[in-house]
Amino acid sequence: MALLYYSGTDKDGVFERRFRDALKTLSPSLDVRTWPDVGDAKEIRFAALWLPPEGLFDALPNLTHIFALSAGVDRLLKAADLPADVPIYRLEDGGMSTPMSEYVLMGVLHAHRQMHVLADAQAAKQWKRDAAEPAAADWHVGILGAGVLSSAAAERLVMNGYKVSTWSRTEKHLNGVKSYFGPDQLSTFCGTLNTLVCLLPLTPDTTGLLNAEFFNQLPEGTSLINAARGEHCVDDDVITALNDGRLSSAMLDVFHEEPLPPTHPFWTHPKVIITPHNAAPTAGNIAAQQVAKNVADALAGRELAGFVDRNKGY
Ligand code: NDP
Ligand code: OXD
Repeated sequence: MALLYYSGTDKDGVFERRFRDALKTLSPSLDVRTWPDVGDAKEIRFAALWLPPEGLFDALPNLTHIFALSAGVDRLLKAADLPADVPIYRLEDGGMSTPMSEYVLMGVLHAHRQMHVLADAQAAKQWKRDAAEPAAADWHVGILGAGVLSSAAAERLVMNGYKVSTWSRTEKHLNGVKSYFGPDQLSTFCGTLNTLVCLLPLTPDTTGLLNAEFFNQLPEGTSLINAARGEHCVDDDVITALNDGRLSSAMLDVFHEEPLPPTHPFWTHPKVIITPHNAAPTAGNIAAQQVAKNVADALAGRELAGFVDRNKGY
Protein backbone atom coordinates (compact mmCIF):
# COMPACT_ATOMS: atom_id res chain seq x y z
CA MET A 1 0.00 0.00 0.00
CA ALA A 2 1.48 3.34 -1.06
CA LEU A 3 0.85 7.09 -1.21
CA LEU A 4 1.80 9.16 -4.26
CA TYR A 5 2.99 12.74 -3.69
CA TYR A 6 3.06 15.58 -6.22
CA SER A 7 3.30 19.36 -5.97
CA GLY A 8 3.16 21.57 -9.05
CA THR A 9 4.85 24.58 -7.45
CA ASP A 10 7.50 23.12 -5.12
CA LYS A 11 10.39 23.82 -7.49
CA ASP A 12 13.14 23.71 -4.83
CA GLY A 13 11.78 20.60 -3.09
CA VAL A 14 11.62 22.26 0.35
CA PHE A 15 7.92 21.52 0.83
CA GLU A 16 8.40 17.91 -0.26
CA ARG A 17 11.25 17.37 2.21
CA ARG A 18 9.20 18.77 5.11
CA PHE A 19 6.13 16.81 4.08
CA ARG A 20 7.95 13.50 3.57
CA ASP A 21 10.10 13.82 6.71
CA ALA A 22 7.04 14.47 8.86
CA LEU A 23 5.06 11.70 7.19
CA LYS A 24 7.92 9.25 7.77
CA THR A 25 7.82 9.97 11.50
CA LEU A 26 4.03 9.90 11.72
CA SER A 27 3.34 6.93 9.40
CA PRO A 28 6.62 4.95 9.26
CA SER A 29 5.10 2.00 7.41
CA LEU A 30 3.57 4.12 4.62
CA ASP A 31 5.41 3.74 1.31
CA VAL A 32 5.60 7.30 -0.10
CA ARG A 33 6.46 7.78 -3.78
CA THR A 34 6.83 10.95 -5.83
CA TRP A 35 5.24 11.38 -9.27
CA PRO A 36 6.32 10.35 -11.91
CA ASP A 37 8.19 7.52 -10.10
CA VAL A 38 5.06 5.56 -9.27
CA GLY A 39 6.68 2.10 -9.24
CA ASP A 40 3.92 -0.52 -9.30
CA ALA A 41 0.94 1.82 -9.77
CA LYS A 42 -1.51 -0.84 -8.59
CA GLU A 43 -0.12 -0.43 -5.04
CA ILE A 44 -1.04 3.25 -4.80
CA ARG A 45 -4.17 3.83 -2.70
CA PHE A 46 -3.62 7.44 -1.63
CA ALA A 47 -2.55 10.55 -3.54
CA ALA A 48 -1.47 13.82 -1.86
CA LEU A 49 -1.36 16.58 -4.46
CA TRP A 50 -1.21 20.22 -5.47
CA LEU A 51 -1.88 21.07 -9.15
CA PRO A 52 -1.50 17.51 -10.52
CA PRO A 53 -0.43 17.10 -14.16
CA GLU A 54 -2.85 15.65 -16.68
CA GLY A 55 -2.62 11.86 -16.82
CA LEU A 56 -1.65 11.33 -13.18
CA PHE A 57 -5.04 10.02 -12.11
CA ASP A 58 -5.39 7.82 -15.20
CA ALA A 59 -2.15 6.12 -14.13
CA LEU A 60 -3.56 5.07 -10.72
CA PRO A 61 -6.08 2.24 -11.09
CA ASN A 62 -6.57 1.47 -7.36
CA LEU A 63 -6.78 4.95 -5.86
CA THR A 64 -9.19 5.15 -2.91
CA HIS A 65 -8.51 8.61 -1.41
CA ILE A 66 -7.31 11.95 -2.83
CA PHE A 67 -5.73 14.41 -0.39
CA ALA A 68 -5.50 17.98 -1.70
CA LEU A 69 -2.36 19.68 -0.33
CA SER A 70 -4.33 22.93 -0.34
CA ALA A 71 -7.37 24.55 1.19
CA GLY A 72 -8.93 25.34 -2.18
CA VAL A 73 -9.83 22.52 -4.56
CA ASP A 74 -11.07 24.54 -7.54
CA ARG A 75 -8.18 23.54 -9.80
CA LEU A 76 -8.19 19.92 -8.67
CA LEU A 77 -11.91 19.65 -9.45
CA LYS A 78 -11.16 20.79 -13.00
CA ALA A 79 -8.58 18.01 -13.65
CA ALA A 80 -9.73 16.25 -16.83
CA ASP A 81 -8.92 12.75 -15.53
CA LEU A 82 -10.16 13.26 -11.94
CA PRO A 83 -11.93 10.01 -11.02
CA ALA A 84 -15.61 10.65 -10.28
CA ASP A 85 -15.91 8.06 -7.53
CA VAL A 86 -12.79 8.71 -5.40
CA PRO A 87 -13.44 11.01 -2.41
CA ILE A 88 -11.37 14.17 -2.03
CA TYR A 89 -10.18 15.64 1.27
CA ARG A 90 -8.70 19.14 1.48
CA LEU A 91 -6.44 20.70 4.09
CA GLU A 92 -8.24 22.34 6.97
CA ASP A 93 -5.76 24.87 8.30
CA GLY A 94 -2.63 23.05 7.07
CA GLY A 95 -0.63 25.74 8.87
CA MET A 96 -2.36 28.45 6.81
CA SER A 97 -4.67 30.05 9.40
CA THR A 98 -1.94 32.03 11.16
CA PRO A 99 -0.25 33.48 8.06
CA MET A 100 -3.65 34.23 6.48
CA SER A 101 -4.73 36.09 9.64
CA GLU A 102 -1.47 38.07 9.54
CA TYR A 103 -1.97 38.89 5.86
CA VAL A 104 -5.52 40.12 6.41
CA LEU A 105 -4.49 42.13 9.49
CA MET A 106 -1.63 43.70 7.51
CA GLY A 107 -4.02 44.73 4.73
CA VAL A 108 -6.60 46.10 7.13
CA LEU A 109 -3.98 48.09 9.06
CA HIS A 110 -2.58 49.42 5.79
CA ALA A 111 -6.00 50.67 4.71
CA HIS A 112 -7.14 51.86 8.15
CA ARG A 113 -3.92 53.81 8.78
CA GLN A 114 -4.19 55.38 5.28
CA MET A 115 -0.80 54.13 4.10
CA HIS A 116 -1.64 54.85 0.45
CA VAL A 117 -2.35 58.49 1.29
CA LEU A 118 0.86 58.72 3.34
CA ALA A 119 2.93 57.08 0.58
CA ASP A 120 1.65 59.71 -1.90
CA ALA A 121 2.48 62.43 0.63
CA GLN A 122 5.99 61.04 1.06
CA ALA A 123 6.50 61.01 -2.71
CA ALA A 124 5.55 64.73 -2.72
CA LYS A 125 7.67 65.42 0.43
CA GLN A 126 4.54 66.51 2.29
CA TRP A 127 4.25 66.36 6.08
CA LYS A 128 0.63 65.20 6.00
CA ARG A 129 -0.74 64.97 9.52
CA ASP A 130 -4.40 65.25 8.54
CA ALA A 131 -4.91 61.77 7.03
CA ALA A 132 -8.11 60.51 8.66
CA GLU A 133 -7.46 57.69 11.13
CA PRO A 134 -10.64 56.58 12.86
CA ALA A 135 -10.46 54.21 15.83
CA ALA A 136 -10.26 50.49 14.96
CA ALA A 137 -13.66 50.04 16.62
CA ASP A 138 -15.11 52.36 13.98
CA TRP A 139 -13.41 50.53 11.09
CA HIS A 140 -15.80 47.90 9.75
CA VAL A 141 -14.19 44.89 8.09
CA GLY A 142 -16.41 42.48 6.16
CA ILE A 143 -15.10 39.04 5.30
CA LEU A 144 -16.64 37.03 2.48
CA GLY A 145 -16.49 33.51 3.94
CA ALA A 146 -16.73 32.26 7.51
CA GLY A 147 -14.80 29.01 7.16
CA VAL A 148 -11.45 27.84 8.49
CA LEU A 149 -9.31 30.73 7.24
CA SER A 150 -11.95 33.45 7.41
CA SER A 151 -12.83 32.57 11.03
CA ALA A 152 -9.15 32.75 11.98
CA ALA A 153 -8.80 36.13 10.25
CA ALA A 154 -12.01 37.41 11.88
CA GLU A 155 -10.76 36.35 15.31
CA ARG A 156 -7.44 38.15 14.76
CA LEU A 157 -9.22 41.34 13.68
CA VAL A 158 -11.54 41.22 16.70
CA MET A 159 -8.46 40.82 18.94
CA ASN A 160 -7.13 44.00 17.35
CA GLY A 161 -10.29 45.93 18.10
CA TYR A 162 -11.90 45.99 14.64
CA LYS A 163 -15.61 45.77 13.98
CA VAL A 164 -16.01 42.53 12.00
CA SER A 165 -18.79 40.88 9.97
CA THR A 166 -18.73 37.73 7.86
CA TRP A 167 -20.87 36.52 4.99
CA SER A 168 -21.30 32.80 4.33
CA ARG A 169 -23.81 30.35 2.93
CA THR A 170 -25.05 29.31 6.36
CA GLU A 171 -25.35 31.26 9.62
CA LYS A 172 -22.29 31.32 11.90
CA HIS A 173 -21.68 32.11 15.58
CA LEU A 174 -18.20 33.55 16.03
CA ASN A 175 -17.37 35.57 19.13
CA GLY A 176 -17.70 39.30 18.53
CA VAL A 177 -18.50 38.84 14.83
CA LYS A 178 -21.81 39.63 13.12
CA SER A 179 -22.91 36.86 10.75
CA TYR A 180 -24.66 37.54 7.47
CA PHE A 181 -25.57 34.64 5.23
CA GLY A 182 -27.14 33.84 1.89
CA PRO A 183 -27.59 35.99 -1.22
CA ASP A 184 -30.45 38.00 0.37
CA GLN A 185 -28.20 39.42 3.09
CA LEU A 186 -25.28 40.31 0.82
CA SER A 187 -26.22 43.93 0.14
CA THR A 188 -26.89 44.65 3.85
CA PHE A 189 -23.51 43.08 4.67
CA CYS A 190 -21.83 45.34 2.09
CA GLY A 191 -23.64 48.53 3.14
CA THR A 192 -21.34 49.86 5.89
CA LEU A 193 -17.93 48.33 5.19
CA ASN A 194 -14.58 50.11 5.27
CA THR A 195 -12.60 47.06 4.15
CA LEU A 196 -13.84 44.02 2.22
CA VAL A 197 -11.85 40.77 2.45
CA CYS A 198 -12.51 37.87 0.07
CA LEU A 199 -11.76 34.41 1.47
CA LEU A 200 -14.37 32.42 -0.43
CA PRO A 201 -13.65 29.17 -2.23
CA LEU A 202 -13.85 29.46 -6.01
CA THR A 203 -17.06 27.77 -7.17
CA PRO A 204 -19.55 28.45 -9.97
CA ASP A 205 -21.54 30.59 -7.47
CA THR A 206 -18.57 32.74 -6.44
CA THR A 207 -16.75 33.13 -9.79
CA GLY A 208 -16.84 36.78 -10.86
CA LEU A 209 -18.67 37.83 -7.68
CA LEU A 210 -16.41 40.86 -7.25
CA ASN A 211 -17.76 42.81 -10.22
CA ALA A 212 -19.12 46.30 -10.91
CA GLU A 213 -22.60 45.48 -9.59
CA PHE A 214 -21.08 44.16 -6.36
CA PHE A 215 -18.74 47.16 -5.92
CA ASN A 216 -21.67 49.53 -6.35
CA GLN A 217 -23.19 48.10 -3.15
CA LEU A 218 -20.10 49.13 -1.16
CA PRO A 219 -19.66 52.55 0.45
CA GLU A 220 -17.48 54.98 -1.52
CA GLY A 221 -13.77 54.42 -0.68
CA THR A 222 -13.94 50.80 0.55
CA SER A 223 -10.59 49.00 0.46
CA LEU A 224 -10.42 45.50 -1.03
CA ILE A 225 -8.29 42.52 0.01
CA ASN A 226 -8.50 39.39 -2.16
CA ALA A 227 -6.54 36.40 -0.89
CA ALA A 228 -8.89 33.73 -2.23
CA ARG A 229 -8.70 33.22 -6.01
CA GLY A 230 -8.14 35.63 -8.90
CA GLU A 231 -11.28 34.44 -10.65
CA HIS A 232 -13.43 35.97 -7.91
CA CYS A 233 -12.57 39.36 -9.42
CA VAL A 234 -13.59 40.87 -12.74
CA ASP A 235 -10.27 42.66 -13.18
CA ASP A 236 -11.55 45.47 -15.43
CA ASP A 237 -14.27 46.23 -12.87
CA VAL A 238 -11.66 46.38 -10.08
CA ILE A 239 -9.64 48.91 -12.09
CA THR A 240 -12.75 50.99 -12.87
CA ALA A 241 -13.81 50.96 -9.20
CA LEU A 242 -10.30 52.06 -8.15
CA ASN A 243 -10.26 54.84 -10.73
CA ASP A 244 -13.68 56.21 -9.81
CA GLY A 245 -13.02 56.03 -6.05
CA ARG A 246 -15.56 53.32 -5.19
CA LEU A 247 -12.52 51.33 -4.07
CA SER A 248 -9.78 53.26 -2.28
CA SER A 249 -7.14 50.51 -2.65
CA ALA A 250 -6.75 46.83 -3.43
CA MET A 251 -4.34 44.32 -1.92
CA LEU A 252 -4.34 41.30 -4.22
CA ASP A 253 -2.59 37.97 -3.63
CA VAL A 254 -4.28 35.87 -6.32
CA PHE A 255 -4.86 36.36 -10.04
CA HIS A 256 -6.56 34.84 -13.07
CA GLU A 257 -3.12 33.95 -14.40
CA GLU A 258 -0.21 33.25 -12.03
CA PRO A 259 2.47 34.51 -12.13
CA LEU A 260 0.65 37.77 -12.98
CA PRO A 261 1.71 38.63 -16.57
CA PRO A 262 4.07 41.66 -16.80
CA THR A 263 1.57 43.53 -19.01
CA HIS A 264 -1.28 43.35 -16.51
CA PRO A 265 -2.42 46.85 -15.40
CA PHE A 266 -2.50 45.79 -11.73
CA TRP A 267 1.32 45.87 -11.64
CA THR A 268 1.52 49.62 -12.14
CA HIS A 269 -1.75 50.86 -10.66
CA PRO A 270 -0.88 53.29 -7.84
CA LYS A 271 -3.66 51.96 -5.59
CA VAL A 272 -2.82 48.28 -5.96
CA ILE A 273 -0.52 46.19 -3.77
CA ILE A 274 0.45 42.86 -5.29
CA THR A 275 1.67 39.82 -3.40
CA PRO A 276 2.66 36.58 -5.19
CA HIS A 277 0.03 34.09 -3.90
CA ASN A 278 1.95 33.83 -0.66
CA ALA A 279 -0.67 35.08 1.81
CA ALA A 280 -0.78 31.67 3.47
CA PRO A 281 1.68 29.05 2.30
CA THR A 282 0.88 25.46 3.25
CA ALA A 283 3.21 24.13 5.97
CA GLY A 284 4.59 20.77 4.80
CA ASN A 285 4.89 19.31 8.30
CA ILE A 286 1.37 20.35 9.34
CA ALA A 287 -0.10 19.11 6.05
CA ALA A 288 1.62 15.78 6.77
CA GLN A 289 -0.12 15.59 10.15
CA GLN A 290 -3.57 15.84 8.56
CA VAL A 291 -2.65 13.40 5.78
CA ALA A 292 -1.17 10.89 8.25
CA LYS A 293 -4.29 11.08 10.42
CA ASN A 294 -6.55 10.70 7.39
CA VAL A 295 -4.57 7.65 6.20
CA ALA A 296 -4.87 6.08 9.68
CA ASP A 297 -8.59 6.91 9.83
CA ALA A 298 -9.16 5.49 6.33
CA LEU A 299 -7.43 2.25 7.26
CA ALA A 300 -9.46 2.03 10.48
CA GLY A 301 -12.74 2.77 8.70
CA ARG A 302 -13.24 6.07 10.54
CA GLU A 303 -14.48 9.37 9.13
CA LEU A 304 -11.77 11.54 7.53
CA ALA A 305 -11.22 15.31 7.91
CA GLY A 306 -11.67 17.86 5.14
CA PHE A 307 -14.24 16.07 2.98
CA VAL A 308 -14.95 18.00 -0.22
CA ASP A 309 -18.55 18.09 -1.35
CA ARG A 310 -18.24 18.09 -5.13
CA ASN A 311 -21.81 19.40 -5.50
CA LYS A 312 -20.97 22.50 -3.46
CA GLY A 313 -17.52 22.78 -5.04
CA TYR A 314 -15.59 23.14 -1.76
P1 NDP B 1 -13.68 26.91 3.96
O1 NDP B 1 -14.34 25.90 3.09
O2 NDP B 1 -13.34 26.52 5.35
O3 NDP B 1 -14.60 28.21 4.04
C1 NDP B 1 -15.32 28.67 2.96
C2 NDP B 1 -16.36 29.68 3.42
O4 NDP B 1 -16.97 30.26 2.26
C3 NDP B 1 -17.49 29.04 4.23
O5 NDP B 1 -17.82 29.85 5.32
C4 NDP B 1 -18.65 28.96 3.24
O6 NDP B 1 -19.93 29.05 3.82
C5 NDP B 1 -18.39 30.19 2.40
N1 NDP B 1 -19.02 30.07 1.09
C6 NDP B 1 -18.77 29.17 0.11
N2 NDP B 1 -19.58 29.38 -0.94
C7 NDP B 1 -20.36 30.43 -0.62
C8 NDP B 1 -21.41 31.12 -1.28
N3 NDP B 1 -21.83 30.76 -2.51
N4 NDP B 1 -22.00 32.14 -0.66
C9 NDP B 1 -21.60 32.52 0.59
N5 NDP B 1 -20.60 31.91 1.29
C10 NDP B 1 -20.00 30.88 0.68
O7 NDP B 1 -12.38 27.41 3.17
P2 NDP B 1 -11.00 27.97 3.79
O8 NDP B 1 -11.32 29.06 4.73
O9 NDP B 1 -10.17 26.85 4.27
O10 NDP B 1 -10.31 28.54 2.45
C11 NDP B 1 -10.94 29.55 1.69
C12 NDP B 1 -10.21 29.79 0.38
O11 NDP B 1 -9.00 30.51 0.61
C13 NDP B 1 -9.74 28.56 -0.37
O12 NDP B 1 -10.80 27.96 -1.09
C14 NDP B 1 -8.67 29.10 -1.28
O13 NDP B 1 -9.21 29.49 -2.52
C15 NDP B 1 -8.16 30.35 -0.53
N6 NDP B 1 -6.77 30.19 -0.07
C16 NDP B 1 -5.83 31.10 -0.46
C17 NDP B 1 -4.54 31.02 0.01
C18 NDP B 1 -3.52 32.03 -0.35
O14 NDP B 1 -2.34 31.88 0.01
N7 NDP B 1 -3.88 33.11 -1.01
C19 NDP B 1 -4.12 29.93 0.91
C20 NDP B 1 -5.19 29.05 1.25
C21 NDP B 1 -6.45 29.18 0.77
P3 NDP B 1 -20.50 27.89 4.80
O15 NDP B 1 -19.60 27.95 6.03
O16 NDP B 1 -21.88 28.31 5.10
O17 NDP B 1 -20.36 26.61 4.05
C1 OXD C 1 -4.68 26.90 -1.11
C2 OXD C 1 -3.76 27.89 -1.66
O1 OXD C 1 -5.82 26.82 -1.55
O2 OXD C 1 -2.56 27.85 -1.34
O3 OXD C 1 -4.27 26.15 -0.20
O4 OXD C 1 -4.19 28.79 -2.40
